[in-house]
Amino acid sequence: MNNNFKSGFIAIIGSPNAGKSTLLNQMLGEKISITSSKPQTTRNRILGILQRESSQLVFIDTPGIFKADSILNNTLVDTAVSAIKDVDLILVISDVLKHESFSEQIVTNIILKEKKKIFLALNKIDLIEKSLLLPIIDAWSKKCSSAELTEIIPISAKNGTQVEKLILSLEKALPYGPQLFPEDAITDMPMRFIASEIIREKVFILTGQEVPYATAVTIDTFSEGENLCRISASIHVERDSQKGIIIGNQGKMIKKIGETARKEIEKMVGTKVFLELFVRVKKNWRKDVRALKEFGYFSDKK
Ligand SMILES: Nc1nc2c(ncn2[C@@H]2O[C@H](COP(=O)(O)OP(=O)(O)OP(=O)(O)O)[C@@H](O)[C@H]2O)c(=O)[nH]1
Ligand SMILES: [Mg+2]
Repeated sequence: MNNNFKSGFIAIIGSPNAGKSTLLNQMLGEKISITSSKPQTTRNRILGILQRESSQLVFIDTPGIFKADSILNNTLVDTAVSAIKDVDLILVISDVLKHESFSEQIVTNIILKEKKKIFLALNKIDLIEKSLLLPIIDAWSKKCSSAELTEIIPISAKNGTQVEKLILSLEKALPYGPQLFPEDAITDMPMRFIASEIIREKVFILTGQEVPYATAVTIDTFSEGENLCRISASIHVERDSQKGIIIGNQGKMIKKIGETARKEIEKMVGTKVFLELFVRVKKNWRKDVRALKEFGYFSDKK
């Protein structure tokens, strides 16, 4: 056994849309967490494993933290906040353009109370003039002067700028410990869950307004054959009008969702995929604890 091996869990937290999932995918070099330009895309803890020569970094991507106003949203924020309890390090992601927003204040309050080592990645630096960055770093250091803030690292999750530097800093701060997952594992999430997320991502990207937020996806059957993987999935929405939007004029929207999702799932499973989609109305599911549990958004283990 290598006594110098380091391992541990790192929670990725931050406001909605800060780029947490984009960063996770960038660090892993593979897409396992869905992303979109709309806030509140991630709804579960997403575990991603980065294997290095003498370390294993286990990241937990989480839903964005904000002032929640509904049962579903409260559950999302709870999921994120409770993820912090089980980890060795906390990686906070903040969008440089939104550092003064209300959600950032909520995130700051968490940082100030936390006793674990915190790293702050200021994301989306590709969108800002270099000269504007320094005052933002200063403002963060002042705000967090009493916190366990170890380092502030400006990055671009999308372009990969300074992401390696961030990984090296996290690696250095991890405790010595054994390999936690098999060397070739990238996640512990089952493929059927990732498939449901890929479908949900396409709904997030292709539809607008309330529809993505009123959508949940479940997998009804997932059977992998040697040359073909057969999947049937349900897209649940809250109202008939939303069902109409998902299906689209002459079925065009559901076809687009199915096609784009299928191509991506094929890459993941490595065979052709036959994907069948059903659209179902589950009235007000976001307010229904039983439905939230059925869709995987409500956990009793807190
Ligand atoms: N320009 C730019 N855009 C970025 C960068 N990182 C992420 N984005 C974009 O920001 C948007 C949100 O990214 P996500 O990774 O989904 O954000 P998130 O923090 O996981 O969001 P939630 O899951 O909703 O909390 C997407 O449109 C990304 O492409 C970056 O470094 N530069
Ligand atoms: Mg996300």
